[in-house]
Amino acid sequence: MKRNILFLMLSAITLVFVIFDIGCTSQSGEQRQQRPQKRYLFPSDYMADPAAHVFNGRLYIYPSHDWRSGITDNSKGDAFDMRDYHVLSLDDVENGAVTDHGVILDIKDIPWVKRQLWAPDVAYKDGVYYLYFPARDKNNVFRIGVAIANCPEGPFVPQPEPIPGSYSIDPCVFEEDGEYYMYFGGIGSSPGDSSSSSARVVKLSQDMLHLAEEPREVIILNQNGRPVSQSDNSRRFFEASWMHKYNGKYYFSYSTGDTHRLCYATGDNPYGPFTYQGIIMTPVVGWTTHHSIVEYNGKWYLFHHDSRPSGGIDWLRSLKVTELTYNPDGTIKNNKRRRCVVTPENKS
Ligand code: FUB
Repeated sequence: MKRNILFLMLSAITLVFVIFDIGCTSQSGEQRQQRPQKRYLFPSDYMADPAAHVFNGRLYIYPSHDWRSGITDNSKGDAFDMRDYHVLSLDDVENGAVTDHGVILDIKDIPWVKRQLWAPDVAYKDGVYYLYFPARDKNNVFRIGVAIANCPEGPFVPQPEPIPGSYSIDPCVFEEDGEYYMYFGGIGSSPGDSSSSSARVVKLSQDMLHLAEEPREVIILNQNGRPVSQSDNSRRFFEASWMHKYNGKYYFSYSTGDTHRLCYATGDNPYGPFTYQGIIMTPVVGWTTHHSIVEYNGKWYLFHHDSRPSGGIDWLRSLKVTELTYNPDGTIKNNKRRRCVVTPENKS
């Protein structure tokens, strides 16, 4: 009986933390008010890497779908062993109900894929929706594939082979004036490479199924005009490319990897170079951080994930959203988070 009461009390405390997203360290009511409102979008399942887009006036989110595969952590990311994609949609980001449209693509239907359906993105062109996704092929090499649908809810039909010449992870497709640019990179940023290096950008062909040119390096410069080096791990690109445009400027944002920041750099055209500007979000609970930025109904939003609801398990992540605001000079206001200490006991 005593054990039941203790269990109920602990469950109630956990619920309060999850619902109100209370920080790990105490803070005054005033400090809490200054923080932007955050919302867990889909508490009933683990999803991550949200790519948000507005199609037909509605907001769609294409996330990775985390699950307990039984593979535990290692330095190669094998625990991130995702097997399908869902799409979620909503029409009121701050309070609206989130609809899960179910599975839109399953690993068993993709002939070239061996494992690990990682962070996807979707683009629209001439009545067709294209889902771009990274996965390991039968030789264990990350490639980028495409699947096609005639509505944003899918289902998406995969091409039988990955995009010829594609490599690495985390595609993000940005459209401007009828041209589509794919940003990507992270593990395998060069063909055959197992470490992370700079991001890449490449224009897609008119049929959206091929690379129209050789991928170029995305160069991030410091304020002195010199490239940010890969050893500068608090500012360098690691993974999770995203591109958006605001007031005529191109904002390239990304994760710094082992320093767990979302940072951004701005430029004058989609190819860059981009000049480092600062941090969008400080570390969240969980190793990875991955996001998208989109304008909807006159407000800008940052979609991202953290591992707080799973108790800090890196590969069981939950989707979140918060408003993103700019300073008058176009710089992004930092969404400050404190990194929770995750003890070995609450990691499984
Ligand atoms: O979800 C698997 C991988 O973790 C993504 O591709 C990375 O960006 C990181 O979020």
